[in-house]
Amino acid sequence: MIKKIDNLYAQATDKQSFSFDGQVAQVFPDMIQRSVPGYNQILQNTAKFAEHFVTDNSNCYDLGCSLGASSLAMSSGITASNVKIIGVDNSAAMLERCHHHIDAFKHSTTIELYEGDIVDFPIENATMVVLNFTLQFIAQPQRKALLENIYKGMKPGGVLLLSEKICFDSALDNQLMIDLHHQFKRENGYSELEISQKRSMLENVLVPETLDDHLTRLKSIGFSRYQCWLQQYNFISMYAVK
Ligand code: GEK
Repeated sequence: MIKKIDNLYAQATDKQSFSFDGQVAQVFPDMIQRSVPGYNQILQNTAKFAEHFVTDNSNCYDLGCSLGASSLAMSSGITASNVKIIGVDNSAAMLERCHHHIDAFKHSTTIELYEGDIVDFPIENATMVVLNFTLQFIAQPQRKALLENIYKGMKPGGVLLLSEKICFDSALDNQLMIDLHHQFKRENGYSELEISQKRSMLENVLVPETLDDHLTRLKSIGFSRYQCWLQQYNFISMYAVK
């Protein structure tokens, strides 16, 4: 599959805010790899979490699946039998490409895709749920109910893998991490214009919380164990076990 280069914001644009439309779907693999530190490492480890936690006769969920990278990563790690992976996204453009993407790569687990809102998607019999950089796009007041719905649909011993962009209480730390992230993007070929246009378009669309906000909420929902297992600047991945 040919990977298209993301140059969507290389020229001045009057687009006000970011959305997961057809143009974004077309360049998405390049965009996320050049924009999110740790993305590849998270996918590699998603397979390892799947191997460890997914048991026979259960379901796995990839919520906000985009082109299905996390579904394919889960599939490559699953050793249990009779497992189904369910991918959900509310962008029709993403899902259309996701179908082609999933078909183009070898996978031994059944992957079903649904167009829908993850806020009220039914979760059942789950041993693994992945929210890979998706919760950050959900309106803040809805985040707890979404995580509670996931928790309710998980089997005891199942794992939630939650990756997010975060912010920091200290303004100095916050600025340092933003600067380091922008340096990462520059090193990956993005120009100052691309970085600043993307930043203002994501304002109010991607709303980050602190690590403490995340861990406190996971605890209050009832998860028995939770840890941040990876951090690169202001990008983290956590696991939470029911
Ligand atoms: C990966 N997980 O490559 N319901 C369903 N989908 C949604 C919703 C919603 N309410 N809000 C946003 N999305 C992927 C990467 S991208 C992350 C996830 C990023 C979808 C949205 O359409 C997009 O496809 C995805 O969540 C977020 O492992 O672009 O930074």
